[in-house]
Amino acid sequence: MTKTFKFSNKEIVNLFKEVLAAMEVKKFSIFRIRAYQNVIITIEGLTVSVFNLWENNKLDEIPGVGPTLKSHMDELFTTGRVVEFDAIKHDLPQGMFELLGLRGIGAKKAYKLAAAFKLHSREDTLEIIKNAALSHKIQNLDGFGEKSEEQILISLTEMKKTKQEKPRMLLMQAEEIAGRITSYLKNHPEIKDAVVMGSYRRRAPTIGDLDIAIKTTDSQAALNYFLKYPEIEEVVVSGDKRVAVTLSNDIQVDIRVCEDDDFGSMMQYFTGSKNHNIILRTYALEHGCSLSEYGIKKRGELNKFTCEEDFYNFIKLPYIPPEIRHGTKEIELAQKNKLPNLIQITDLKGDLHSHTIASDGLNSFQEMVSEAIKLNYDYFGVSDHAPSIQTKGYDDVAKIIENTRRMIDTFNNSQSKIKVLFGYEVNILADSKISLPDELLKILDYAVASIHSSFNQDKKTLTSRLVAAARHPLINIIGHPSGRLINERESADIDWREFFIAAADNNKIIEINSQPNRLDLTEDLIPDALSRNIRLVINSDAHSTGQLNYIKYGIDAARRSWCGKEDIINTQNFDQIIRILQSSSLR
Ligand code: DGT
Ligand code: CA
Ligand code: CA
Ligand code: ZN
Repeated sequence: MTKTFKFSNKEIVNLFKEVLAAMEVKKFSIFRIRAYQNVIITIEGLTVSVFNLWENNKLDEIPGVGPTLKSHMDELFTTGRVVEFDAIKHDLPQGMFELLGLRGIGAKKAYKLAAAFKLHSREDTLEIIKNAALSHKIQNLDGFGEKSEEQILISLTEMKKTKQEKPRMLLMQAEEIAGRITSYLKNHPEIKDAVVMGSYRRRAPTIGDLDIAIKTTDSQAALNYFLKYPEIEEVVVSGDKRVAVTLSNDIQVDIRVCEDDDFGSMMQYFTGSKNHNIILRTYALEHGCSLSEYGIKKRGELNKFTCEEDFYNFIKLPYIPPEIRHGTKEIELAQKNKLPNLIQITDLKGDLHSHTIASDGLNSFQEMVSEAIKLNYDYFGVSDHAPSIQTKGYDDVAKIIENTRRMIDTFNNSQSKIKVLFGYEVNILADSKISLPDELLKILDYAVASIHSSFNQDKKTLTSRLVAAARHPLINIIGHPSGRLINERESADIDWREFFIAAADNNKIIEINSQPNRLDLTEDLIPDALSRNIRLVINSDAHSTGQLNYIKYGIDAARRSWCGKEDIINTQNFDQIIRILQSSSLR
């Protein structure tokens, strides 16, 4: 076989980002730049390895791959480089490419810094920039200031941190990868079931590795079959009852096999969390029982369990839902029979945050509403980003809002399947003002206020923005309050206590945004908000019909933070929701 150069998706993306930056500095045509941007977005979203697809002659399966990109990948994987890319990059100071990973540093700034400090070698670039920032040599450069100098130092620390951490996959990505593996496994006649355990079953927002339990009477056949799974890159552990592998997308998969009669014990053990299992084991020991993945030993005798519920019942506990197996208070509560009745997706009667083609959504009003009807919702809030007065002018914006109001009223009068609520997602601006004036806000049924800019302000300023929105008489819901984007942007530095007090005092509703990379209000803060009697809404923030289903991730987050049906307002019927919206503003 000829030698190949295996680049991971991440390495390929970085390569494209560098070429893109070089193209931007050199002012290539917007069409070429767009094409490269699209390639980056596509590859970043893939859960299969580009190299693997290429090896199997399946690059065509990636949407939008043309002949040019294909020939670049051929060259990259056979020679380890792309001559055209090197040519585009070669006459620029190479240190600029090292700076691209820094938050807030785009192509132009990276180039300016690299030119000013003569950053010709990539190795010492970060050190030179750090020293330059510490000795305040950056703030005097054209286009930089004291603030950006400070930001560079913060970003340098962040970068060091993220380089040390292996990124965890989003739950949604894990579902895609796990779905492929389990449907492969279930094709085998000797495999009766294959269930994903670990953090995946506990529905954590991010997943480190996949843990799969296989139910079979023929362990050897099942494991041999798994080892033929085409995405496997390397076998890390291989034993009688377990294997661990890494896939070509760098994801680790742990497999355990067991028979029917101890599948329940295995599920309990393999679901974790580790802390839950530790506390459960201590509790069981106090009752003369010793737990393992094989069952429960009592007075020297091993009791096996086909189902998990019997396992818990044997040690005199009710079934504990995986989402709350945190290893905190769940076992104590279970002992007292005081586990909450967690919210379920079927409890939801509507969704109050969605986008259409009127702003940045992909589907029309009609398409979004039809999908909401299919989900059996009683009501559906369409909350596009409000049209901007700055770009469109006041009169046009007022006209758009009046027309939309009329359109939605007409729609509601024309059918009885669903009630559409007219909302907007308005911006909480850097100076705490709301992006739409009061008299226009009044035309809506409700308004969601969110921060979409200036996340790097100091804690006091950021907090005062959320507090201002909480006090605003025409705002009902505060959207994705922390602003975090998992693996991309940390939660904003907010004084949560202060914000929650303002929200509680003003009857505001706080959103649990279900976008898989947001899940915001973050689950660690949900119990605190609830203890202050703040009402929460689980919203999809869907930007397409398919994304309306993302609401299940919001349900997961709510269950993980102990929410019952009564804690979430959109489990209420239409009349009640109207009353709640009314009580949250002076509309
Ligand atoms: P992850 O993969 O980082 O998202 O988190 P988990 O919870 O899936 O952790 P993982 O994959 O290391 O282990 C899966 C489950 O297996 C874990 O939740 C409980 C069980 N487990 C693993 N190691 C131990 C251990 O040392 N003791 C006990 N009691 N259980 C363990
Ligand atoms: Ca795991
Ligand atoms: Ca594992
Ligand atoms: Zn938003």
